[in-house]
Amino acid sequence: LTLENNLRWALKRNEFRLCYQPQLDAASGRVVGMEALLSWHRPGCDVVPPDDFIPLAEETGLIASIGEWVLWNACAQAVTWLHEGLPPVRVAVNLSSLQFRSRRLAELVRKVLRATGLPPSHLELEITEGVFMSNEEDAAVVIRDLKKMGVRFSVDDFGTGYSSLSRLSRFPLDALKIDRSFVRDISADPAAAGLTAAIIAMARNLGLNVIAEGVETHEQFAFLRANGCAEVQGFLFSQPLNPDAAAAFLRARS
Ligand code: G
Ligand code: G
Ligand code: MN
Ligand code: NA
Repeated sequence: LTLENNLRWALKRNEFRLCYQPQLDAASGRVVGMEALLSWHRPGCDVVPPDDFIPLAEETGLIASIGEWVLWNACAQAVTWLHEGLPPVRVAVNLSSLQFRSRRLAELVRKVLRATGLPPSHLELEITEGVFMSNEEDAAVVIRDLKKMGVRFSVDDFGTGYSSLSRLSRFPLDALKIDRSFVRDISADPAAAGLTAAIIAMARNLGLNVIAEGVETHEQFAFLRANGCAEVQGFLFSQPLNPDAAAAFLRARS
């Protein structure tokens, strides 16, 4: 109950922060995107990672207003970087499937893009397979509305859920993010390596951009590159960075 009450107040008290993890083009090493990652900075406490409060935010419905805050912040940040003359990159925002269930999401995104001036093609919304499992009809409507606006979509944590690529191919998606559990096991587990290579090949045949997440070693990176993975993200390249550090990274690596 205390946690819930504190979470209720966290927005008003301005206790949320976004860090940004670079996504790089595997061939050139250039930054092509920044994934916004949320954390909660409670005074006098350790930083609370999203896994420790997003589920509660979802149960309590607070995810709607928190998600709205994330969207405004990430888009405003991307515009600030553009105005500072930094090279244009996508900003990737994680959406909870709950947020996604509201048909108002398209209106919200339109409002945020208009108010911040961020070109729609610079926004990538990361959704999980859960979005397709429940409420497929509503999801399809919202995705199509947003696609018409020019917003991009990627499927996060791909491979951990139960949806097939054939099912995903019915939606107008742009990218697929290979879950870091596959990437982690590439070197030790031939099955994980085989699956990763197969996912990359199928995704490419469907015209999807492939991003590998959780890349930590040169060996993983080499395997991914050799198998045609276009983009990479992970501790090998960078931790999630505060906005100033992210801007510096962008300046240096683009
Ligand atoms: O940063 P970390 O590894 O702790 O992230 C854990 C999970 O939290 C990831 O699955 C990530 O997608 C999710 N997450 C991070 N930021 C956000 C956010 O702004 N909104 C939502 N809904 N999930 C987020
Ligand atoms: O599910 P999602 O991809 O949104 O989760 C992003 C989370 O993954 C972030 O919390 C981030 O800190 C974490 N992360 C990013 N890169 C790495 C990595 O190379 N290794 C591990 N273990 N976690 C990572
Ligand atoms: Mn993500
Ligand atoms: Na993920």
